[in-house]
Amino acid sequence: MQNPYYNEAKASLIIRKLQPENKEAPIQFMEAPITDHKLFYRRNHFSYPRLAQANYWLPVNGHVRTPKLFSIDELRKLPSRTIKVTMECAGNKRRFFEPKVFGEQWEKGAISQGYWKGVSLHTVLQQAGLKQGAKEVVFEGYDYGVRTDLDAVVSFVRSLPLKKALHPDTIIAYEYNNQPIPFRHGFPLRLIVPQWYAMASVKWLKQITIIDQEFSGPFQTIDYMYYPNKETNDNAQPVTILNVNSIIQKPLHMEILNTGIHPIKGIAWTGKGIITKVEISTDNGETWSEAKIQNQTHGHYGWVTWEMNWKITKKGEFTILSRASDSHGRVQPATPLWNRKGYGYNAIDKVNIKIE
Ligand SMILES: Nc1nc2c(c(=O)[nH]1)N[C@H]1C(S)=C(S)[C@@H](COP(=O)(O)O)O[C@H]1N2
Ligand SMILES: [Mo]
Repeated sequence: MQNPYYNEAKASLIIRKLQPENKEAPIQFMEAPITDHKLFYRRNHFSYPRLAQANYWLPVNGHVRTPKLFSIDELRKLPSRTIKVTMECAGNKRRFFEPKVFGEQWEKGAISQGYWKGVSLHTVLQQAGLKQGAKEVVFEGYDYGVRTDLDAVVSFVRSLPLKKALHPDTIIAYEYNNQPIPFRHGFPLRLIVPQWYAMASVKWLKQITIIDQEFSGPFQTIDYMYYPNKETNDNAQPVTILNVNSIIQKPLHMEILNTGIHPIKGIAWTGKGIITKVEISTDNGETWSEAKIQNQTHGHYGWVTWEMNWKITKKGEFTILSRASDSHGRVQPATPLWNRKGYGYNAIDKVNIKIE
């Protein structure tokens, strides 16, 4: 009889905070190119909103010729797009900054990917008709709560500049992997902004407003800014496009292996162009060789997987590194750009192992 405990273990989310719910994906154990929604990381600023689909309308208003209310059915009837997107939290890997920074101590799993289906925001905005002077599009979510720094109740609101808002792949999504969007990930409607850090992809859309100036809400002017100085806000820059990045999924950090042939494998992604190269070092950066990239991202915004076979006959301790490059000449740096809120960590990935 087969051992009943055989293969019982399953991957599960890793808890960073229970309330609001912040959990990361078990990214080292994810072989599938598409993240099942049960293993999709969860990042929330507030408690989950209460909303009933029964009377759900999406208002599009502000600096438009005809303010509109869209039902979900109406949106579903408009031409649709399905896009594969890597979603990464701007705070992914925050844990690895030195000196340490405050905030959720994400390791490597605040990232997931899958297929989002929806209607181009462009199409929806066209129906309302932008007025001359329209500058940004503001997206409000149904969730809200207290911000300790402002001592005020606010909702999660973010804007996009018109150019990004009008890109045909910026969509109002209603499905994830061919199913209605799971509630935790923004049901019934969620903005999806490919190539930007995921704070831009506002969940539980409540309203879309076109404005003729720059938006200045706290999730845009206080948070999600790179502050290079510890003490001042000098030289602050908004967080937008994903940095070029990679992780090693195998072997695991501090794993003990035998001599022989071992696969070294992982994923790599970027918010600009495509991944052109992933280099691996097994001697802490003295020598590098190219891993084989398995599914190139032409035509979608997903990550690539990469792999290399490593033949090792020597015993001892080894530091394995991965370094990705993209088609815009960006390369993962040896040291990350430190910033006070800990966004955009993308230093060369590293695991230590022992051969015995
Ligand atoms: N309404 C709303 N949208 C939101 C957020 C939020 O707290 N509320 N968090 C943002 C951030 S910072 C991230 S990383 C992603 C997380 O999406 P997920 O929980 O589906 O993984 O949603 C973004 N959209
Ligand atoms: Mo995030």
